[in-house]
Amino acid sequence: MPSLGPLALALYLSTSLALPAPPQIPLSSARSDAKVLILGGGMAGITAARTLHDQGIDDFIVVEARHEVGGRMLSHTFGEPGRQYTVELGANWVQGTRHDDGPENPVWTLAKKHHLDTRLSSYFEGLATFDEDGPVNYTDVIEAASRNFDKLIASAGARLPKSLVDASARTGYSLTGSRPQTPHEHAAEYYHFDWEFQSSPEETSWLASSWNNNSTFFTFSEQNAMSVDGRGFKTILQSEARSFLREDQIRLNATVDLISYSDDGVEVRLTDGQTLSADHVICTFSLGVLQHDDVHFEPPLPMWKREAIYSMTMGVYTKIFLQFPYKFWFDTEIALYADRERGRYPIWQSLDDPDFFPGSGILLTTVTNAFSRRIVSLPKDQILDELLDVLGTMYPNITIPAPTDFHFKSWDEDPLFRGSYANWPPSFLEEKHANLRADVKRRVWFAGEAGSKLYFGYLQGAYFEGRHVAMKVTSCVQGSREACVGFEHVKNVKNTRPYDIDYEVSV
Ligand SMILES: Cc1cc2nc3c(=O)[nH]c(=O)nc-3n(C[C@H](O)[C@H](O)[C@H](O)COP(=O)(O)OP(=O)(O)OC[C@H]3O[C@@H](n4cnc5c(N)ncnc54)[C@H](O)[C@@H]3O)c2cc1C
Ligand SMILES: *[C@@H]1O[C@H](CO)[C@@H](O)[C@H](O)[C@H]1NC(C)=O
Ligand SMILES: *[C@@H]1O[C@H](CO)[C@@H](O)[C@H](O)[C@H]1NC(C)=O
Ligand SMILES: *[C@@H]1O[C@H](CO)[C@@H](O)[C@H](O)[C@H]1NC(C)=O
Ligand SMILES: *[C@@H]1O[C@H](CO)[C@@H](O)[C@H](O)[C@H]1NC(C)=O
Ligand SMILES: CC(=O)N[C@H]1CO[C@H](CO)[C@@H](O)[C@@H]1O
Repeated sequence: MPSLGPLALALYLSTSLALPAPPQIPLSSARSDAKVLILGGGMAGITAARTLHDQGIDDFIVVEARHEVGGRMLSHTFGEPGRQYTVELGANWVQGTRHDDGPENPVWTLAKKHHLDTRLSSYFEGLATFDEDGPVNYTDVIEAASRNFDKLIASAGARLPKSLVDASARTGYSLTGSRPQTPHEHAAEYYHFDWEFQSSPEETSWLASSWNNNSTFFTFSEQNAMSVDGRGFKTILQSEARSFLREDQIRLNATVDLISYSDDGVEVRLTDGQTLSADHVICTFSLGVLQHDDVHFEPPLPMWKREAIYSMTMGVYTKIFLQFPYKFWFDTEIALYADRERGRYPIWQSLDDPDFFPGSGILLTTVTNAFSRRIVSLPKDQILDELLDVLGTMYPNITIPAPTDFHFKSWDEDPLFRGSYANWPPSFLEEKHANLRADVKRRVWFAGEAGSKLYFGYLQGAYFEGRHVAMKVTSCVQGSREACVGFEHVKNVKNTRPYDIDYEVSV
């Protein structure tokens, strides 16, 4: 329970109990700082700002807690003195670029516009493979897992036109004949599934994982362009912001802790006590932030909204960077390590690659969800011991040199993110997702990666949402009251058929 004043508390209780609509809260100040406040300076926020600007609306302020724009595009200078490189703790790839005659991923358009230095990754080709006995060739198992993934996607596609209900991707895999048992099979499945969705097939929707993969990789191409730019991947947002934002249109180092709204407008309070008021607010905070108590709403968000927020899931994807004095490992881009425990340091990426950072001595391993949450609770030394232990297992005859640097970011623990990106859980209904995306009273609007039905999780999802919501807000700012149309929401999401429970004992 957040610390709320008596009025807010009364409102909180009344909305929780679904009593009649609470009285309007008068905004404390008649003065308005802007027509629109855009909360968050990530891909969604900067795209929303750009869209308003292009529509002729410049009376807005972007409010960002960090000292810079970029959000989950977050770079880090890594390595010992004299051997430092810009690595990406968050987003690193433009996923899906463009087919010859197809539509272009808008993130790729931005990357080209700002001359981002990228390299094409080929992580599904040529893979070094290991298990607890060291190097072992199970390429055939990985190829089988790739076919199994294709079957999963195709089977989901076959269910959609028949309106068959969703289940977990695990159900889909099992029904299509893929039932991994060995460490090799688990690692190969993880590589195709968890590494992208950061969640296991049990935790993920069968249908949505399929349409999500199709949207990005069929619509925009199978290419993954990795940023190796010394300015950081974030440079595409920072350069874009510089090209149209005036200094007085952005407030950095400004953390929001309360959003008050009524039919008449919104007021946003910062942690330093300052307030900003406006007609509209576009909130682009991550789903994880909305799920925690870092930012409060007054009155509390309606039940249909809160239910949606708590129903979609926020995953964790932790990239752990190690630097060694020299490269002692595989020459492929990626290695797969199959441990008896599924998800225990399975993916290893070499950044010391002629295409990326040759001579850098940098190796990167990724862990996700449950395993990720486990390790970030451990002392750093213990994590490092585990990593060196796995490398020792992969290379039994090599003395692993002491690392010269070691770093990871715990996205889950950061109050500005509370996880990495959203995931669609099994049987999460379309109506609830629409509610997640919907505005409240045409005053509080929501944009961000999680609201994108097709592209959730990806930068392009954040881009499309920022753009779409800003267009809606434009109609509200510029048009008549009738032109201001919000998003549809469903107040009570119902079963097509009621639960038929018969408690009588029948013999
Ligand atoms: C580890 C990792 C790897 C990823 N890899 C890829 C990839 O390779 N390719 C890809 O396409 N996508 C990737 N993604 C996903 C991608 O980064 C996101 O989809 C996208 O950046 C989300 O943008 P957004 O604007 O919706 O949210 P954000 O980037 O989270 O923007 C929200 C902003 O709000 C700010 N904020 C939060 N709370 C407050 C507050 N209280 N007050 C003020 N400001 C606040 C935050 O600082 C942030 O800047 C990855 C994400 C992670 C974490
Ligand atoms: C934000 O804070 C950082 C220090 O945390 C400071 O270096 C920077 O100048 C501040 N930026 C603005 C715009 O206030
Ligand atoms: C692994 O085995 C496959 C055949 O299953 C073979 O084509 C491939 O070259 C082998 N890879 C290595 C690195 O030996
Ligand atoms: C994804 O695309 C494949 C190939 O075109 C198709 O077979 C499948 O039905 C699609 N899946 C979904 C969920 O649309
Ligand atoms: C390690 O050395 C032993 C003994 O010389 C040898 O049998 C084994 O094949 C080597 N393993 C690897 C992975 O090179
Ligand atoms: C993560 C993943 O496996 N993505 C796949 C989505 O589908 C396309 C087309 O089948 C594949 O090429 C991608 O690798």
